[in-house]
Amino acid sequence: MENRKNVEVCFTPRGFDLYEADFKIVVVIDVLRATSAICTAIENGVDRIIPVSTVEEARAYQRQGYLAGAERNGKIVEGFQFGNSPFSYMGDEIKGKTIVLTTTNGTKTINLASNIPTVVIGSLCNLDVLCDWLIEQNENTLVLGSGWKGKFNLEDTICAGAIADQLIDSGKFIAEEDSTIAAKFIFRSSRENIFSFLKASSHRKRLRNLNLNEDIKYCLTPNTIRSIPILKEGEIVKLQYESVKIPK
Ligand code: 3SL
Repeated sequence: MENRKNVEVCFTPRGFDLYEADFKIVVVIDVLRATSAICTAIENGVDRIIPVSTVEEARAYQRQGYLAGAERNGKIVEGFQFGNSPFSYMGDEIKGKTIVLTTTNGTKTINLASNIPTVVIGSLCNLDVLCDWLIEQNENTLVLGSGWKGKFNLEDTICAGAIADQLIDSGKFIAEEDSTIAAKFIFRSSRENIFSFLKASSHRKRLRNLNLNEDIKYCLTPNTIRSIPILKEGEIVKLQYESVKIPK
């Protein structure tokens, strides 16, 4: 098929400058847990999320009266209402609110990508709706993992591989980079049981040591959410889209 678009995977924000020029859409992934928490918040009626890169910026917003979440190394930063647990973003008290959020990797990655025309937020939680929407857009698409402090991680790679797999399967996309092929293989090896595949992974261990097993299970369960969060002028809001199921 002619005129097929590219879908590629960039494992960590450190590689982003090698890819960014060629893509109209970037999907930012931080499966454990930032982008899963953001998808959950938007699904549960949060009006907007302002992603900031530093705790100081989040504190400055807090002083102006904003609700604010801050996470570093998996823990809530002292003095903040929320951390990064998706379960904090499900209650009535957050409906219609604006929340400022800073996390160790995820919010920095979102801000890094902010010069790209379209930045959407992906996770396993909104996997299929996001893929259907991306196929419909038919643009060169980069899936950008947040990694951990610049290093590769498995859970973002699995999710990125799952997205690449669906887009390539549609017949409208091709992948040329080895990173994308590797992500697809890792996804295919893990898909029967992502939770156990990740047993030895660094961030699953880190979160388990903080007693966050329920968060891990939630974040690794595909297709619980129908919202697609999108970055608009520095704020993450719910994308309004027609729910079209793309024939596969
Ligand atoms: O790195 C991040 O942005 C976070 O998702 C890390 S954590 O899962 O909250 O530890």
